[in-house]
Amino acid sequence: VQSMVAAMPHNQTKAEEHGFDNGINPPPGHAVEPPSRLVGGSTLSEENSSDKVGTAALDGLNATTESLDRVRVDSTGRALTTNQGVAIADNQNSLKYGVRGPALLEDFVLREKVTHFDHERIPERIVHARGSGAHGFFECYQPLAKYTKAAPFRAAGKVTPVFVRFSTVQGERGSKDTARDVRGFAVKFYTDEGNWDLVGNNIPVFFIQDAMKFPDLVHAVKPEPHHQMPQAASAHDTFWDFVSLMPESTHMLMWVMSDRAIPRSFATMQGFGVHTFRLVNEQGESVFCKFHWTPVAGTHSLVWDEAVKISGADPDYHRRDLWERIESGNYPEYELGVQIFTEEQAEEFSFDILDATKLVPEELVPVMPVGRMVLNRNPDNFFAETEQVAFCTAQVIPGIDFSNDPLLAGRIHSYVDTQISRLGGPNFHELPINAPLVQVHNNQRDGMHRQAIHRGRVNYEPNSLGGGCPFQAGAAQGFVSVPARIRADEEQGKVRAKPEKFADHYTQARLFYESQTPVEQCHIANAFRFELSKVAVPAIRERMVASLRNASEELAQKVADGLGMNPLPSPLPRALPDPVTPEVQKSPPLSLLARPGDGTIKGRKVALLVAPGVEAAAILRVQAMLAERGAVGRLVGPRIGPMPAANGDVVDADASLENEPGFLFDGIVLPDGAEAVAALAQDGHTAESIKDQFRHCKPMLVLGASRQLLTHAGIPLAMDKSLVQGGTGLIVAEPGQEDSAIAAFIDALAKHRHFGREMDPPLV
Ligand code: HDE
Repeated sequence: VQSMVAAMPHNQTKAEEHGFDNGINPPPGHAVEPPSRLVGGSTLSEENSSDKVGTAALDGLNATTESLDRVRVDSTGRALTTNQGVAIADNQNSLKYGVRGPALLEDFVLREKVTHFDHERIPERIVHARGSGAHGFFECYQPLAKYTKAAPFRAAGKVTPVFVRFSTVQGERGSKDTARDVRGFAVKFYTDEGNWDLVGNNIPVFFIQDAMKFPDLVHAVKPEPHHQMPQAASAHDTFWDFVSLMPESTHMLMWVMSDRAIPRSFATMQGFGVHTFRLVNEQGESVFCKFHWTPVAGTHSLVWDEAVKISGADPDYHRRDLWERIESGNYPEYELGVQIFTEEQAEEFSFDILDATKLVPEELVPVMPVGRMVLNRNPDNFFAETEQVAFCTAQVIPGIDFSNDPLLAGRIHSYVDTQISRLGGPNFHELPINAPLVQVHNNQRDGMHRQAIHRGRVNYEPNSLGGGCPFQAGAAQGFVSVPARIRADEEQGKVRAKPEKFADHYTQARLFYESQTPVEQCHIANAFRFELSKVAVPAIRERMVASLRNASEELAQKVADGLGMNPLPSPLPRALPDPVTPEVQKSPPLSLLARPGDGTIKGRKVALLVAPGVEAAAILRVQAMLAERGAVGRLVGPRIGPMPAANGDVVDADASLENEPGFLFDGIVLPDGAEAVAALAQDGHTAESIKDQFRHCKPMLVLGASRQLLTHAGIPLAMDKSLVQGGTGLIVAEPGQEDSAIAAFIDALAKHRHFGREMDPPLV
């Protein structure tokens, strides 16, 4: 062997070329252990010892694991091969005629590798292109047999595996996470009666009432066709042109201009099925139903200035947050609730339940909790799972059925249709992430990328050659549509028209605005101001304000003031001249602040500032106390790496103010230690971080000498004093009172935001 190697041309082996034994590169077959900075530790994913530090699947709770095992690849200890399984001797050099000679066409190894690479991308989703996924499970609280025979709701404690994908709508696949946008909240239930997809959003209403308008809406909101701007933003002329001409959008606009559109985390936003669905029981009786997901961690959002900054420093902010929560064992959890009502009740409502721009106020029909969903496992491979997952509203199971919502009808068609081009053919249901856990038997055959190998000669029904199999399941087991009676007037016949109550475009827009706290109302007005100020054509701004006057004079006035619009334009003519008398004037659960969550600080991130000469004890104590409560405290210095503490110990900063600016954190702790404080004061990043924390109303803990950093950052001490007393989350530790200050800080962190500090425009 020695002599053969010597006789060969140059750099025959990777070891020679890259020097495996130089102590930097590992020898073949030996992986580098990835460092884990996450509290709570992490384990390797099943048998797959690749460099994913994934959470292990839990027996019984991650039933998709087994089915996906079939296709998981673990290359540990294996040699490279071609796609045909032929071992590859040299992965560095193409085949040439002599070392300086021409490359040879016969090089099947090179051609296979490059050809596959050439086709690595698939079209991105036409909307919701940017998304992040996770595995988990749904657990039923109580049998729901009275209302539905759907498999996930059969028994208390029954577990159904799920895969969830969260997304933004407007931006492309690589766009920022913190855009002002609706978030998709799509859940695939792998039930034992087939797959059920609940493809919802984090907002319970929608922009339009009829699928006919969806392509127009999406064209209007997407980057403008002539110059392909703006990316991941709705603040542009074509969007506001369209929605200002579509008064039915007004209710949805209120939601999208609220802080709902800039969530802090996927784990802190609600999800909604949006449309009215039906639940059907064993007797075939059906009721109407609206689905609600409510996060256990509470509903929390960013503020706009923060969202804008985060999008530059960490465009993957939500994706990273979801990944880290799961890796560190702080599993995102949501309660599923249903609003159930009968057809007779629905007829009495002041709005039409087939209109997706309307919600059913909780005061009218309470939300009944039916189970919980826990997301406890990151995907092994983004493309195979999160990108290839195909959600389709048409995928329902016995016990769940549709209403006649015309928007839903369009969706039932659209999702299957879009997957056929996105995933390259009609067999996308066979992709591992899409395949149901139950067996599939039918006479559909062939097509691109068919994986099933159907045996025998029977591919039709009825048949006698195959013993009549696969046979019709019949009404007892199979899916039967609710034989709902259509209450169309006989003389109407086929029409292109809308039911009368669809014409009320403003009552619920007003309800939403009136149900917000003053801080939230202010954010809504500011968001309209921001978005419309980016609109270049004055007539569009005016039309939008004219429309808002029909929902809220107060809001319209605030927006007009923000745009320097004086006098106000006349209100837009209403489609329904007589205002509707709504059942409720105010619905407090529509406020984000109404759901503070479980009061824990799990999954929060805190910056603990350090610099040479820092008083380490208090900082490390805060870090330990945060870790005990499931939060991550990161040591952030002017530079990363070890540095001497005041007591001679060494502290190791794993982030710097440059690579993890302060606004990426939920809270900040300023340290004691004269030398450290002097060093931090020398670094402009410190003052910026403090300003941002202050402006974004997030908790701050100020220890000892770092008091002066506040003054340095332009926060007057007089103001700081009144703020401390006002309980606004700025905690200045008095000497000897560090422990109670830390406790107050953790308490402030649990409250999340301290809006008492907010000023428009910001003073600091
Ligand atoms: Fe979608 N929508 N949509 N949508 N939608 C898509 O399907 C569509 C609507 C929603 O993570 C597409 O696979 C029409 C409402 C989510 O993979 C497409 C209409 C709601 C996702 C499509 C609507 C949604 C999509 C693009 C009006 C909330 C991402 C790629 C009739 C209830 C799912 C794809 C994922 C994705 C069509 C309106 C939610 C083109 C025609 C209302 C969460 O099929």
